[in-house]
Amino acid sequence: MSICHAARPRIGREGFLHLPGYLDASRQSTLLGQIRDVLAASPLYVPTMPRTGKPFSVRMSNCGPLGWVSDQAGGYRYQAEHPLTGKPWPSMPELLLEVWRQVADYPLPPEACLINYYAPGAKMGSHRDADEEDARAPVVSVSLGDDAAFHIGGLVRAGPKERIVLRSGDVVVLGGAARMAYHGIDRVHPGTSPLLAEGGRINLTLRRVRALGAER
Ligand code: MD6
Ligand code: FE
Repeated sequence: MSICHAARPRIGREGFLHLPGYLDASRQSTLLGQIRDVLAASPLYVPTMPRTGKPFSVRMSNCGPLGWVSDQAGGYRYQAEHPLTGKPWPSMPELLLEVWRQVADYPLPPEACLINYYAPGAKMGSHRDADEEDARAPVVSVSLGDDAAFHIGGLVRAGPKERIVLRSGDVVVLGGAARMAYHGIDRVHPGTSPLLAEGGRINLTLRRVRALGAER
């Protein structure tokens, strides 16, 4: 896979990179097939919020050595097993490891890939990815399926936001000063991509979890 040199960051926010069309249509279908295999072994489930138990509108699963999970009893955390099946998460598709090597500028591979599925109507409130010990590593995301309205702000939730559309094949990197920026998905636009037969959108976020030096 070659890096798309035409892609330039659209927003002058240090550490934030939007690479439109990073994966071409053929790579998107390959990756989707691999994610469907992951989901056959490690099904999407409905996570719930810490304390309130309110369900997320997205459904989740993971691949890689660790997965991000949330439920009322245990809160936000990383763990090596699917919370419902108790089985280890399937391994991460090589294509995702390759994307990470190309864009992350970090010496170690990602340990977790969170799979978020947005059915029509699902969204993701403004949040920071803050459950990782190692904040020097970026978070890298890959989008598949319908277009989504993404916002990114600063280090406080209430600050000004910039809005961009994430399309199928786009890669986003949150690193440097943007690593702890608030961001979220305001809506997914139905029928804007033919990739997912069932409609909706998949977002994959690749993270390094443990601090450098803490790995085996
Ligand atoms: C989404 N993305 O695109 C939500 N987080 O569905 C994220 O929450 C995200 O795109 C960290 C880094 C990149 C992201
Ligand atoms: Fe995030």
